[in-house]
Amino acid sequence: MRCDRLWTNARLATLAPEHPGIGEIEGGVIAAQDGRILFAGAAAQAPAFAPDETVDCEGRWITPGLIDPHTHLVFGGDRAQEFEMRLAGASYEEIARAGGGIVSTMRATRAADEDALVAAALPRLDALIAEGATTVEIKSGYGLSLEHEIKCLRAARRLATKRPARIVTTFLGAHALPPEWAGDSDGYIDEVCGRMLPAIAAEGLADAVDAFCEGIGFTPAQTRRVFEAAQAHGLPVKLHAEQLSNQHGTALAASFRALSADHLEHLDMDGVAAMARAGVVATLLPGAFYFVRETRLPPIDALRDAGVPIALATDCNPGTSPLTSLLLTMNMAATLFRLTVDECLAGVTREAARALGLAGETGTLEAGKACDLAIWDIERPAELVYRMGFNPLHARVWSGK
Ligand code: DI6
Ligand code: FE
Repeated sequence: MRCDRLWTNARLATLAPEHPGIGEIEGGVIAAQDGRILFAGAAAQAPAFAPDETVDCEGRWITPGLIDPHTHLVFGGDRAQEFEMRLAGASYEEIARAGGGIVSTMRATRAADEDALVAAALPRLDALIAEGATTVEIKSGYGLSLEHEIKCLRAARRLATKRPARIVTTFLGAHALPPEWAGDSDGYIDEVCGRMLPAIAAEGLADAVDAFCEGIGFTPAQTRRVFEAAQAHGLPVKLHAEQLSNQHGTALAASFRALSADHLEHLDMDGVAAMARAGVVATLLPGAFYFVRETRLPPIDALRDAGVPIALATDCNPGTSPLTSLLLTMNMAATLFRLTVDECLAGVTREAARALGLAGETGTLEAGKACDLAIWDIERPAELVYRMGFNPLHARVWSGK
């Protein structure tokens, strides 16, 4: 059988759902044609391929290309100074209420043009790619006006023309209240739903819609209005939920069949049950947990027992998670949240794809999926989770290239 490329002599972690654990296969091969996987499995079971090109993996491990399903990669400026304030004792919420926080990044983001935002985001994207990421979700949410949210989403889309990666965009207009709407958060939500979302949907700039449901963000009632507007435009929703307090946003998200609910440190058992019933992915963000020195853990055992799929993401953002490493994210998920190695690997591949509604497209090594691979110089998959600050990526393949 003809194929474009054949990777031979590999050990595979297929992450295919029907395989136990991470789907380890010794003596594996992967065949690709037109950017898609034709076959992934044991050489002994493979058809006889006639490849244009053969790559001998010399026993290396191949996992699906990594997926970061929650980032705020496009923003202007940085918040190193706020970090210093926090080190001196100020809390994240105090800084936010004093006009710092998200609004300070909003100012820097509004001041930057689209080219500058692309240029600022590229090194962050490159850091993810250097560790084998092939799909990255990027949210708006630092423009906070029609003009600037559109600019951010266009910048995010443009990143996909600059690098061989799949970029998935999310409109997060309801991230924070911009100063010009001070005292009128309902008015701002009118603007998000009535003007921003329709214009963004018309330009095809967003694949999903998100909101920050929080004491310092938006109420569940306001979040519901954002979700209704998203639904009216045929866009799936997801939510920053129960990060700093329990607002019961997760149950609301579940009632809208959200792709994912993210953070979840303050999630209660009713929220867990609602997620399980609606098939909502729990996207955990251990980088943010670490960086804000949170001590309350997401209810991992309850999520696991209820069969809620668990994804992991960097939450790369300048305020609470200036993190651009999925390898370190896995290490933190294991160390801080006690996820197993298998759960960590599934969290940045199969379950991350599911959190983006891309389970049919990427996230596992299975025939028919995009040929997104990460090839590693490791002896066992646990090394990807165990080491800190070390990158054993040997090669990365996106869409067969
Ligand atoms: N939750 C977070 O952790 C980030 N956004 C959000 O809704 C923080 C964003 C920032 O501080 O800039
Ligand atoms: Fe976030």
